[in-house]
Amino acid sequence: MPEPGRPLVILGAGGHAKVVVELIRAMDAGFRIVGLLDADPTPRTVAGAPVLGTDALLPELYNQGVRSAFVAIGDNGVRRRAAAAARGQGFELVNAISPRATVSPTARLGAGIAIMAGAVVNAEASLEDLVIVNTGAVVEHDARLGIAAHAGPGSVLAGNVEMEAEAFLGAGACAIPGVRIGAGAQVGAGASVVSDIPAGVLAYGVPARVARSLASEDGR
Ligand code: JB2
Repeated sequence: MPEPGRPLVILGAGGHAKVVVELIRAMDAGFRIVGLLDADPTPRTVAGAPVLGTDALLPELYNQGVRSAFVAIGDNGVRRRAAAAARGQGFELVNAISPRATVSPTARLGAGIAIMAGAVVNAEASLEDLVIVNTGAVVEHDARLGIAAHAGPGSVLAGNVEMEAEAFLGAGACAIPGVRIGAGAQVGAGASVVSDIPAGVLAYGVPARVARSLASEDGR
């Protein structure tokens, strides 16, 4: 007899996946993790969940009745591509929201989102698909996070901040009310963002300043 619970596959088997496995168990939302898929198919376990193979196994899992997936890969671009592939094969992306996070009932949430323990998402904030609000991060009222953006552990987005698609705010960094962090920009840990950051750059410091373009290293 099959085990009870809605079968769920997790893509990724690194540090982020480890946190997500424990989070999904803590959610107690009726999911049964069937296993993880990873670019490295070496058989192993991650937080007790087995690595089954690569994403090439998705069709087989679908045929076995698995319909739910969560993409637990920290790299914003890779997460977005892997999610598109899984969706293209019919999988539904679920949200992983810690029971120890505080999420406003007026916040708007897309799909495939991770909100970790201790995070706060305040009134009328908007999180598009594949966003990560990491451990202890604060997303204040009316802030907007675009597709696959990531607010790192302990970071703070004040009211009305906008992070465009695939932008990253490092651990402990903050952004003052109303500033915009451009698509794919990466803001280093501990930075203080007091003015808009353009797309596709690395910025850090207090106040945050642009250090260089990221275009050459990721082909954007
Ligand atoms: O296309 C893919 C793919 N590309 C890379 N499909 C699947 N299923 N897996 C893929 N991977 C796998 O993602 C790699 O083989 C690797 O095992 C995993 C990434 O693991 P890593 O430990 O390098 O990073 P992470 O994404 O788990 O965690 C990062 O991001 C988190 C948000 C780290 O920076 C963490 O410290 C951070 N908390």
